[in-house]
Amino acid sequence: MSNVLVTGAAGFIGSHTCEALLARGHGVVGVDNFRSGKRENLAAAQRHASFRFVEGDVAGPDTLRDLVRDTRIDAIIHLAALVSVPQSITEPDENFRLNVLATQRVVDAARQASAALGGNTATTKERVRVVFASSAAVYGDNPELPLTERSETRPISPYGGAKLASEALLLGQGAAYGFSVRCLRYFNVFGPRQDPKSPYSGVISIFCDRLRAKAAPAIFGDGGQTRDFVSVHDVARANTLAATTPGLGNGVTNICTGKPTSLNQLAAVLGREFAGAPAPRHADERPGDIRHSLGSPDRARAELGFTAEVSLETGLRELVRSQ
Ligand code: UD2
Repeated sequence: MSNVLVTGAAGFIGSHTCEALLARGHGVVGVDNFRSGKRENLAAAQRHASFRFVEGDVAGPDTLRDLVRDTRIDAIIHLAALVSVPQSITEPDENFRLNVLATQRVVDAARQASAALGGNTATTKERVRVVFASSAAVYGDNPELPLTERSETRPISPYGGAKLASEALLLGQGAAYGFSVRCLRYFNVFGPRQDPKSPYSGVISIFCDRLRAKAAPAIFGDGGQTRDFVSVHDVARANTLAATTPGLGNGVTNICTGKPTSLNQLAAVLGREFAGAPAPRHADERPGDIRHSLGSPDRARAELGFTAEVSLETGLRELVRSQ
């Protein structure tokens, strides 16, 4: 069993990841400063004896250093981030601090943890593992369908650029200092605890919020645009596999379903879940919207043994009933 450090533990993906690790018998040390994470997201994890929580800023100079000094760490799952693409545009320095500088702190912590495990070279047998929350945003406006890990990266936001830069920082330094690195490029993640309150939140959390209030959701454009929606439960399982599968080499991996869903299809499924809710209305297309985004799940299956298992219908039903 591993002892896993999870940054961004109180966040949407982080809290589910802690629970997935704990359910499989691993020890978890969670870190979060509640900038966007929420205390209540930790409730389930905190019921486990093998969960410990440290409040702190991952980008700060001491938080991870102090933690790794006092605790044996086998793997780090780095999920703490500035998650809003529009905010990365209005606050580029904060984007750099939280989405790039924090990654370097994780590198330092991985080196320190490797030294504590008795080796810090490329020949160390049991390597410290780093799993990084990357994003399909690294592909930007690349129209290739499906996007594979070999597709050209063309970020079109500070957020996408920072995620790509962090991948490179981790892979280069992991190879030099002897810790293993898996960068997981999540596609459109949905599920319980996703914050619906910003106009830039994921479409599923926005639609559920509207329908619950018996208000019509707005479909931007004709609704023919498609996304690859993946359940947070599958993402949490992928994180766990990447952190604990023996012998996994360094690299990047899409975390997606490989199945496209149009906005019209999404609205139809949700309409069935909210009986009596109003039909969606169509609004102007969102400027800069990407028409289709779809990932290839092949590498995740081959290298991680990961296939998404939660169908959109099942995931949406659970989401609607959890609220
Ligand atoms: C991501 C970012 C977005 C922007 C975009 C750039 C998130 C949550 N979103 O959007 O901020 O940078 O990448 O490509 O990180 N939609 C509606 N009605 C709504 C909300 C959304 O029709 O009320 C549509 C939207 O136009 C899009 C689809 O739903 O076609 C998915 O939108 P999203 O923001 O959930 O995800 P994405 O990948 O387009």
